[in-house]
Amino acid sequence: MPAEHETQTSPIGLLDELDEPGPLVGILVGSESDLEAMDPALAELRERGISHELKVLSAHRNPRGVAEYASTAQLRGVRVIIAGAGMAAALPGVVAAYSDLPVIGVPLRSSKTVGGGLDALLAIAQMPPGVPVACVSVDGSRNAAILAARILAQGGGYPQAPSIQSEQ
Ligand code: AIR
Repeated sequence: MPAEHETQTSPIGLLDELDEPGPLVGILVGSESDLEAMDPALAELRERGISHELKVLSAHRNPRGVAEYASTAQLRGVRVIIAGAGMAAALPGVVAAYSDLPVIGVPLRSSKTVGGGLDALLAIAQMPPGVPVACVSVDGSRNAAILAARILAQGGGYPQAPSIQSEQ
């Protein structure tokens, strides 16, 4: 059984966990109502034995929590972040603004969607130059997990990417 760290709590105190080996993949969703749509990603990571954690953090309702999570994830050992949200889905972009980790955005078709997920698709895909988010299809959480696994499978060999600021 892979180590799983599925919680839906606030990330307050994440820095206290620095001593513990963190999960490799961080999965965020903007609402509890998004959880079911991320099940295929969780199943895929479980099947591949990739450690992961799951947190509910809204970019609009809890922006400080998102900032704290994103800015401490790499220190805790997270190597890829998957972020799913619906409607005005700012979550993946805000995470990418606070972290140099690769971020995979999953546009979700929420119950209040406009255009069957087109609202979230555009919000996630249309990132400004310098702040990249990889975007999978609407409700494409399984592909997000497969892409995360492929990113993790890449070894080193390239120099550390420059920081966010120097890519603007
Ligand atoms: N959302 C939550 N905070 C910011 C955004 N964009 C999204 C959630 C969910 C939708 O709003 O990701 O898909 C509706 O959330 P709720 O909590 O009202 O069901």
